[in-house]
Amino acid sequence: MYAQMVDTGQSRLPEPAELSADERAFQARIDADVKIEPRDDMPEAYRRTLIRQIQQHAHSEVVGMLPEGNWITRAPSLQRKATLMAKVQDEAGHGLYLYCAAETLGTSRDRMIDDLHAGRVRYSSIFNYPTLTWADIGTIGWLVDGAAIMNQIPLCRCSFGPYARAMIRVCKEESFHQRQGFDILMTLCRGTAEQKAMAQDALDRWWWPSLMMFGPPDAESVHSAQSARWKIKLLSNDELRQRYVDQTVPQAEYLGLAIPDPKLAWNGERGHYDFGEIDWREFHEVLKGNGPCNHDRIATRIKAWEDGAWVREAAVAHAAKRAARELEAA
Ligand code: BYC
Repeated sequence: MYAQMVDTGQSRLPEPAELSADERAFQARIDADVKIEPRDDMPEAYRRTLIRQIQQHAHSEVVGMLPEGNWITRAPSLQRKATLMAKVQDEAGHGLYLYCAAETLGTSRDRMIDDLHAGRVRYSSIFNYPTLTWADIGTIGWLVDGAAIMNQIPLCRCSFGPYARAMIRVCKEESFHQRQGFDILMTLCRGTAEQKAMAQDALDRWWWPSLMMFGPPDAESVHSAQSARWKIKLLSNDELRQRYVDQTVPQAEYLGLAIPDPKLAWNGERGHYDFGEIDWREFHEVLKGNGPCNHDRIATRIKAWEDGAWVREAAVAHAAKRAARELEAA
């Protein structure tokens, strides 16, 4: 049997000698890059870590539809409306793949949704900020989807098969989202002075929250060490954040926008951009539920769930009827 390994608040990793024979055998499979599949034997803490992360990811996709869905009726042209609608539908699809991947680990969709509505589980901090102007929709595509891709490309190689496979399609779709966001900003930045100012204002508000998406600094990340050992995480929070900054600064320059960080500077010695201190107090406040939109987001999700009850009931009734007909025919 696998020993119970606590997966939260643990920064010290067990030494190999402290692991049971089963845990050592499991780790050897991970080290050999064997994909772990749902029916495989796995330590309970590995299963719980994945359920936590995958459902947090799924909830982020679904809650992430809200700030953008809010703009579908106000998009400035039919083409922008259709593209935004397709993007928001894609996010729903990502949520579904991820809920399915989490279900293979023994949890249920109802339970995950219940936990989200009761505030027992998280979704990404980024979706607790408001979308005030059309430029915010471009900026979400550019920055938020850009950050999501940076984080998710390595997840395509993570140790859990269903999660890794789901990420391949998600990443392809996210890169379309990132381009549509950048295209909105290019149009605004080539437009009137007022449109360009709108784009700059959106960047000013979304820049720092987008850096927070990668999670706390490595030194404060409670799950990183164990998740790295299990190859759930292939790059650390700080490594991904640095890659994101390095990739995004030239894009801002191309748009002619200024990143709102006076300490941002190219460091030739490191071969990376240096950047200013993130306001981690703000991050923790958002995680505690005190961001600008936390209450709104959950209230909207609960209402959507309740309003959609009849659809779920009809689908279940239809499936039962069909099953009964098939049984009769057999
Ligand atoms: N927001 O030990 P750490 C998208 C929590 S979807 C909220 O580093 P871990 C998109 C963390 O859960 C984007 N909470 O944790 C969708 C932990 O708390 P608990 C979502 C955060 O798991 C629609 C604590 O802080 N992407 O992009 O090793 C439209 C300590 O952190 C955040 C994913 O979910 C945060 N930003 O690393 C457009 C990707 N950061 O659980 C775009 C998959 C940290 O102990 N997830 N926390 O209470 C991951 O890669 C990792 O879970 C994280 C955190 C890097 C996010």
